[in-house]
Amino acid sequence: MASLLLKNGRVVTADSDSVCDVLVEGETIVAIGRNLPVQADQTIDATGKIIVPGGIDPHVHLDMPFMGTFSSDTHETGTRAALHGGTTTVIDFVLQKQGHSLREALTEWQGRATGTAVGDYSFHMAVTDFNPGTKEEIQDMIAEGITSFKTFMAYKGALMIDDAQMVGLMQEVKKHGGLVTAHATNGDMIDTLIAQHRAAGKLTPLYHYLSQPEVTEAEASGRFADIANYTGVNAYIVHLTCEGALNQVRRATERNQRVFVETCIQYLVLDASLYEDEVNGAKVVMSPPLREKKDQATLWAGINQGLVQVVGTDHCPFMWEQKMMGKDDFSKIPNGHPAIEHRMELLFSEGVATGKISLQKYVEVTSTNAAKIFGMFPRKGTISIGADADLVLIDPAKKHTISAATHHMNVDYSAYEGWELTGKIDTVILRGQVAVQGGETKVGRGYGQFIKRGKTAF
Ligand code: DUC
Ligand code: ZN
Ligand code: ZN
Ligand code: ZN
Repeated sequence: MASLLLKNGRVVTADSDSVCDVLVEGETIVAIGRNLPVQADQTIDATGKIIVPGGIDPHVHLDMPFMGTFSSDTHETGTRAALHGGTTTVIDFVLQKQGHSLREALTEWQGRATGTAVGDYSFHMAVTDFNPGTKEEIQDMIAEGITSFKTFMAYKGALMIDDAQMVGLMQEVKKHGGLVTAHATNGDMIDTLIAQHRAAGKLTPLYHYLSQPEVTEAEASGRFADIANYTGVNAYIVHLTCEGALNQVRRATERNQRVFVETCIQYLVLDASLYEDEVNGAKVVMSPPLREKKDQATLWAGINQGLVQVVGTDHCPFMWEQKMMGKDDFSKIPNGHPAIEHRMELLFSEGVATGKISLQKYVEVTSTNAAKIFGMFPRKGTISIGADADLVLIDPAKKHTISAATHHMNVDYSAYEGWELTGKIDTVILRGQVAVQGGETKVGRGYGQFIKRGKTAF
């Protein structure tokens, strides 16, 4: 078995921080300690580097049919870009087609990802039509290692389920020990506001933002938490963006309920003023929309308070040409923005380097918490003996600039064009293989494996 020795790095996990060596044999970490008295087939001098567990992004949409088109990163290009940014595992969303089975959707997504993904991946199952047939399939999905079920409380007619389906799904998932997640926004209210804006000829990207005010998210987040509390299911809100929604989660804690919360990197570092640009505003048309400075402050505080456990991306890239499908009508702009490659570096630069969060909090929210919530810990999400050797070396002081000209995502713009960041991903190791080094990809199409997940252990 090939061995790999990382010498003298600052190894940081959610509960430890020390300068030491890490020895890998095959795909697995076999020893951690100061000055390990061993030789290996390959040695990397990690002096001056920070070593963190491989990033886990539990919210990505690769090759996804949506709003009349497909997101532009495939499982190959998306996971490769993720690796360049230190994310070694992603969880992608399988979307059930209304009127069809979960199994059909899973087979379709497996067809796209198997043998093509470069980095490791898993799936959530998005249940868009909960009925007696779907109900029977829940335990089959859990047996496949798909233990989290996504719901959309918006996008009526395509993805949205109503509260009756929500109750039934939660009861069934609870019975089998899984987790229910939600895109928690009030779809009916949003659709009404979109129709009102369009009828009034208000068609610029700003009206995307004004069609999804904070209350639409706060209301649905509270409703989701309430139904979850009644059913007792493990619950997780995806891409939470604002103070009103986080206050609903805080309220849930007052009755001793725990609702897991994910925010996404863009909600921490970008704000709604970008929608005032009538052309470039389309680049940040996503749902929920970017919010206000006060919401950014709430989210950073929420991370430090432990109310927000995960920072993902909701990576859902579209080429500029695709975005321009909505140049005359904001409601036709495909929703989503590219971030899979830059989550770890943006959060390091804007969070750790600025002192907003500690290095250990950084590890928790980029990797460890997602591994625990989504049933992959301790195989993924930490640096410990027996864990997968998914390791990221960060050069903490190195400056670099984000640009669409140099990124690896299959999209022709960046919402962060020209941003100078502090701290660069230097080397990425996935299951014992050097996957990225010196800006080059060292593993090929098909190296990524499907990760069968277990139950929430947080
Ligand atoms: N929001 C987005 O912006 N894109 C994909 C789906 C979603 O909920
Ligand atoms: Zn069918
Ligand atoms: Zn969503
Ligand atoms: Zn999403």
